[in-house]
Parts: sequence; structure tokens; C-alpha cells
Amino acid sequence: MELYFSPLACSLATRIALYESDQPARFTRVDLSTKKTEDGGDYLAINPLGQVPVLETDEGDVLYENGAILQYVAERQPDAELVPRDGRARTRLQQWLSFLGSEIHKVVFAPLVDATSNDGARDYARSKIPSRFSRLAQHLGDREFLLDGFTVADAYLTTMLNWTALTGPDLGDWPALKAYHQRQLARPGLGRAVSEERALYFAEAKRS
Ligand SMILES: N[C@@H](CCC(=O)N[C@@H](CS)C(=O)NCC(=O)O)C(=O)O
Repeated sequence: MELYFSPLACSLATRIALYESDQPARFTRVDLSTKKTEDGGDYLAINPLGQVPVLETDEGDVLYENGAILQYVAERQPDAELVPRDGRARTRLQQWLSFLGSEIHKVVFAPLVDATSNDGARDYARSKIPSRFSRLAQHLGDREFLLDGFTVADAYLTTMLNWTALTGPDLGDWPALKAYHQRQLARPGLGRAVSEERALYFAEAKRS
């Protein structure tokens, strides 16, 4: 498998899933501003939208979209239980992956992190934070995970909560969410993925 990624972008969730399920993969870095891969290749030829993640499978399939890629990676290693086996729980997982991909990623964070955004888009995104973050905080309460155990939905949510350090809001306003974020970061597989990509991100920031 080959994961096209950019340090600390949403593709980090797939790296987390790979580490948490102990699966090897090649990691190819993409410069999201130039749309070039680290070896100078044209990333738009791989994903015309120029977005990460893309996962190329061992069979040569090119997969887009976090929700699909995360479930694909999880299903390759069922013993790691990164997706629930039970049908009702699986529906809940899909509910959370949809909510995270739309209401949290695209409604809240995309306008806050995208360099082509503007004040109106950022104001709109900020106006949506209280309802969406409160839903998460209310659900989490003192639960350890979004579902009964750690799943790819936690990998995706933690990846986005990392961004609040740059974009806000202060997670202190949702203590359950802040405590959840801290707990996830303490997981060995997840923590390793985050610290490796942090190092790549800050090395690049230092160079530019
Ligand atoms: N719907 C896509 C969204 C992916 C996405 O927004 N990726 C961001 C990084 S977190 C990106 O590549 N942004 C660069 C761009 O849109 O040009 C998915 O779920 O995979």
C-alpha cells in the first residue's frame, strides 16, 4: 500500500490506522501548494482534486476519501478491531465518519485552514463550532472513545482536534473533548504517528 500524505493533514488519520493495526505501507509526501509529490511527480495525475489522502492498494486501486480509506485499512487487519464487527455498531461508525467528514472537517475546519478562504467563510465556520463541538462533547461525556473501543473514527477526530492548536477554538471550552484528545494522544500507535508527522511539519516550516 502507498499512502499519499501531507504532514498533519487529514491523511494522518490513515497513518494512525496503519500504526494502530501494525500494517506496513509506503508513505509518499505531497506538497499541497505545488501539487507535486516528493519525487517531483504530478500529484494531480493521481488525484485531480489535489487532495490527500490517496491510498494506492497492493492491487493497484486508487482510493480517495478519508471514510473509505480508513475503513479499507481497518478491514485488512480485522484482529486490530479498528472497525466494529457488529452490524449496529458498524452503522454507528459510519454515522460518525460521515459527521466528522462533513460537519467537522468541511464545515468547520476547511474554511479555517484553507489558504484561499476569506473572512466570510471563516466567520461562517466559527458560527458552526458550538453546535458541532457540543454534540461531540455531549456524546463523549466520560466515554473513552466514540464507539465502545478505539476505531478509525477516533483516528480521524483526533487528527482534526490537533488542528485546534492552530485554528482554535480552545478545547478548554469543552472539557470532555479536551480530555478525550489528551487520552488519544497518549496511545502508543497514535502518538507515534502524530509525533513523526509533527517533526516533518516543523522541519518544513523551518525551511520555508
Ligand atoms: N473529502 C476529502 C477531503 C480531503 C481534504 O480536504 N484534504 C485536505 C487536507 S486535510 C487537502 O488535501 N487540501 C488541499 C486542497 O484541497 O487543495 C476526504 O475526505 O478525503
